[in-house]
Amino acid sequence: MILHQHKIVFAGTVGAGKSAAIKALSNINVLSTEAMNTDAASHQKIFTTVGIDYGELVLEDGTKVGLYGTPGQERFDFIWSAISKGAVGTVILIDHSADYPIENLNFYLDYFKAVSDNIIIGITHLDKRTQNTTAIYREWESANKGKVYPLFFIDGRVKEDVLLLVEALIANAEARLLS
Ligand SMILES: Nc1nc2c(ncn2[C@@H]2O[C@H](COP(=O)(O)OP(=O)(O)OP(=O)(O)O)[C@@H](O)[C@H]2O)c(=O)[nH]1
Ligand SMILES: [Mg+2]
Repeated sequence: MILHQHKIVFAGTVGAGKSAAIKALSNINVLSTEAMNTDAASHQKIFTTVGIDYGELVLEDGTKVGLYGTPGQERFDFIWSAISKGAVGTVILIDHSADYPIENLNFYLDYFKAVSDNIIIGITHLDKRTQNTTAIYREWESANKGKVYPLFFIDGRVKEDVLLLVEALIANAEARLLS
């Protein structure tokens, strides 16, 4: 690895698995800012992030990666841009089982492409029953030719899945550095 300092931001919908992904990856106890969720309209989950999650991942070659989790709730969007400063990339996680995953994807992508030039998308909660099939993402890609980002289907709780996204982001940042 050429870059020795990495900061990676996890963004995306409420309940998509940002905090879970950081917990799955981190080699240290995650510093989390979860509180009781009072916004049942947006998600039925018990806890939601209200500040910043922080974890650290040490890659096989010793490279340290700082993992920064954002709150999904839009009322905390002032944290999104602040946290993105100096980051090498952004993982956007989208809960496929929500009612409007494509609208959510467009919303978070629109916001984060203004503050990050290295973005990767992870679609989560595919194991849940929903009226949408994964074909909606192929259709979305076809409709947005020329301005799509790498998109993976993952489980936010599974270390190997989220590690793939982090490694892809770092590889992309390094490729740019060398080109
Ligand atoms: N079934 C399923 N559960 C998942 C998946 N990814 C994450 N989860 C679970 O979904 C729940 C919500 O995940 P969180 O990590 O709290 O979500 P978050 O993105 O941090 O949400 P906010 O902090 O509220 O914005 C947790 O219980 C996770 O373990 C997945 O792919 N499938
Ligand atoms: Mg969270």
